[in-house]
Amino acid sequence: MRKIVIAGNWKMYKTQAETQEFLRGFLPHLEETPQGREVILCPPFTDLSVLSKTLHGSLIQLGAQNIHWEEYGAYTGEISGPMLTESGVRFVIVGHSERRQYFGETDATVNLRLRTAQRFGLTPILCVGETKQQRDAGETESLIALQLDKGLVDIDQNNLVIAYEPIWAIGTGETCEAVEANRIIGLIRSQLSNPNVSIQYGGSVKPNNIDEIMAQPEIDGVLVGGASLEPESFARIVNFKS
Ligand code: G2H
Repeated sequence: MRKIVIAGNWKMYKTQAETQEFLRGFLPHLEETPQGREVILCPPFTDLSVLSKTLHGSLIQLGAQNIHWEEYGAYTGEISGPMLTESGVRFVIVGHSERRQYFGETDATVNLRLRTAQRFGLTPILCVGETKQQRDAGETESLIALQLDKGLVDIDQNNLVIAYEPIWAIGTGETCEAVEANRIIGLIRSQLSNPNVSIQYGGSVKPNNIDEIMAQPEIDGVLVGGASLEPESFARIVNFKS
C-alpha cells in the first residue's frame, strides 16, 4: 500500500516567532484532515525545537532539509543524523535541486546522505528532476534514470520517499501538467525494485492545482515550497479533495 505523503519545505524562511504564528493558524485545520495522510514540515534547523515541542501528539511529523554523512566532525555548517533524531526529526530532504545547484551536491554526495539518513532511522525524501534546458533537449527521462541509478546504490527502498521536482517548475509559478508529472512518476516507479515507494510531485504546488495533481494515479503526495509558508494555503493542500 502506497502512503499519501504531503511535505512542506520551508527552505530558508521563518524565525521561531513566525513558526509559532504559523502553527496558530494551521493546527486547527488538521481536524478536517482525512486519516491516513502523512503531513510533514521541514523547517530551518532553528525551528525544530519549537516545532517538536508544539507538535508532540499532533498529526504532523518533523523533517529536515539536510543531513551530513558523518556522525560528527569538523564540517562547518553541516548537521548530523543524531542531532536530527534527538530533535524529533523523522524525515529528511536529500538532493533538492537548490542543494545541487547552489551547494555542489552531486549524485555521489546525495547517495552518502541517503545512506546516512537510513542508518540513523530517518526516512529520506530523495529529490530528482530536470532543468528546462535538459527537458528541451529531450534528456528528462535519461537524466532522472541516472539520478536514481547513482542515488539509490545500497539504499533500502522500504524506507524511502521520492519527489519528482522539475526544476523549471520550482518557485516559478509554472507547473508541470499533472498528466505529464504522472507520466514521469510512472517511469520513476518502473525503475524501482519496490513498487510501494511513495512518489511525490513538487514544483509550484498551490491550492488551485492540488486536487488535479492528487487525482493522478501515480502521484502519492506533494513537496510544497512557497505555498507551505501560509497556514490557509498549506491547510487547503493538506486537506485536498479526493
Ligand atoms: C520545489 C518546491 C518545494 P515551490 O522546490 O520543494 O518549491 O513549491 O515553491 O515551487
